[in-house]
Amino acid sequence: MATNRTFTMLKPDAVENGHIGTILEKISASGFKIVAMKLTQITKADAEEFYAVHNERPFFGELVEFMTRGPIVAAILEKENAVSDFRTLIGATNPADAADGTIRKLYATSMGENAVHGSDSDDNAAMEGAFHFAGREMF
Ligand code: FUP
Repeated sequence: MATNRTFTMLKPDAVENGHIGTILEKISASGFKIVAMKLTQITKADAEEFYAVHNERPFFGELVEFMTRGPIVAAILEKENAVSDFRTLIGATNPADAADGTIRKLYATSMGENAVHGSDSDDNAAMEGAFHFAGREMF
């Protein structure tokens, strides 16, 4: 089903490597409008809650460690078919499998440190946006 909003995070590796500007430029050039955005750092408890679906997986500890090690950019993006189109723009979870020109192909360094998050469903987009933003921060 088409949607018009998705949620993204530019992860700590992307921020550390100085890629905020270039990634936001690519997102804008791809037709997404930023309707909420902040530079923030999530706590261990936040990361454990956000990635609760993975809490039995062997990489969970490293994922939480990584996501909390420095600031991220959290944003809500608007575009027709936002969830699906943004997943296409970021590419496969593992940058080795990501298509040429995708954000992960360009900026991710590994499966674990893959530069950017994109919601995988309309329901998760709404939940993840609400997790990070108060009503008055969403436009
Ligand atoms: P994605 O939807 O592409 O962000 O990927 P997942 O929700 O499956 O995974 C969330 C994050 O867990 C990934 F961004 C990186 C990490 N991960 C690993 O480190 N190893 C794995 O095998 C799978 C995911």
